[in-house]
Amino acid sequence: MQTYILKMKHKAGYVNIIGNPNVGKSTLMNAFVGERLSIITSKAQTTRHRILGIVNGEDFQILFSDTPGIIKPAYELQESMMGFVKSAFEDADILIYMVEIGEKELKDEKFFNKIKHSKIPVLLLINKIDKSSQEEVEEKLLYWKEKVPNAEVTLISALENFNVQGVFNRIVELLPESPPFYPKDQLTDKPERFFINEAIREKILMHYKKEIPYSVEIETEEFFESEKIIKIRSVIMVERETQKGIIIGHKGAALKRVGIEARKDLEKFFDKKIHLELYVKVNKNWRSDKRQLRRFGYND
Ligand SMILES: Nc1nc2c(ncn2[C@@H]2O[C@H](COP(=O)(O)OP(=O)(O)OP(=O)(O)O)[C@@H](O)[C@H]2O)c(=O)[nH]1
Ligand SMILES: [Mg+2]
Repeated sequence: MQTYILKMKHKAGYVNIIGNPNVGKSTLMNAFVGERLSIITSKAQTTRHRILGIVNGEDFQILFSDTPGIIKPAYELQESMMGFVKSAFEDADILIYMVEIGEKELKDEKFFNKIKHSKIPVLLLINKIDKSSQEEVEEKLLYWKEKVPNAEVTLISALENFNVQGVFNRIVELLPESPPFYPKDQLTDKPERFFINEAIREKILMHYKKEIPYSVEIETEEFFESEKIIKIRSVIMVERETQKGIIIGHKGAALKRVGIEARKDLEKFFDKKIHLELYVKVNKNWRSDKRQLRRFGYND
């Protein structure tokens, strides 16, 4: 008797999430991956890099990319951030264009036209529907279907996990046939130090006002892991002396709070005890210095 082995073909591809700042791109990627890979805050321009989140199944591998929100760049750092968005357009197998209830199309016409004339599948997700009425939601659905006729439009709430699984299933259907791009146990392409820097930056975005979070970059100088503990020393770079004082705060209280909160998050992330030492340094105009930006990983 002959036996037949039914072998399913393997699927894999890049699913890149793009959209305006603050619409919930990072919240969605974390929901798909089931890990807190990207930091999330209520401020625009929280994400500065392209961050890969890998989801593996037996016969598929999805490479999600979270990207910075689309803005008109005003300085070199923002130019680099938009470079990450551009690269996400170039290698996507499926595009996720995320909008939030109440917003209009992208101000950047070039990017918007790329979405409208895309040759690959576009999933247009209207996020944050938990915040709006049935009537408004229906109106927006029609608006976006007309605006981007080539897209499949879906209503979601990334925060409340509404329709996230449905979108995920659709992505698996649309994935092209391909062998995996990364080992099946890999979760991201970023090193440990990246997540440390981001955890610290998240607390700075949360606790400081105006220009301060946008003038900050973190560099982790020391990462030493032993069986029981991870010892970390990171520097918080600011652009001006006055900003250094603000970051440290009265008797060091503000900086201490950042340290405590970041350490707690990192202990969860690494599932280990953490010793975190922070200090602040002035690095004049780092945001406009191409060489330094390259050193900090903004080199796409
Ligand atoms: N009500 C509601 N809030 C949401 C939802 N998704 C995200 N948010 C909130 O929106 C804010 C921005 O979320 P992020 O995921 O950081 O947005 P982003 O698009 O990655 O932002 P940038 O990285 O700055 O471009 C946060 O305060 C989230 O908690 C949602 O479905 N409903
Ligand atoms: Mg983000």
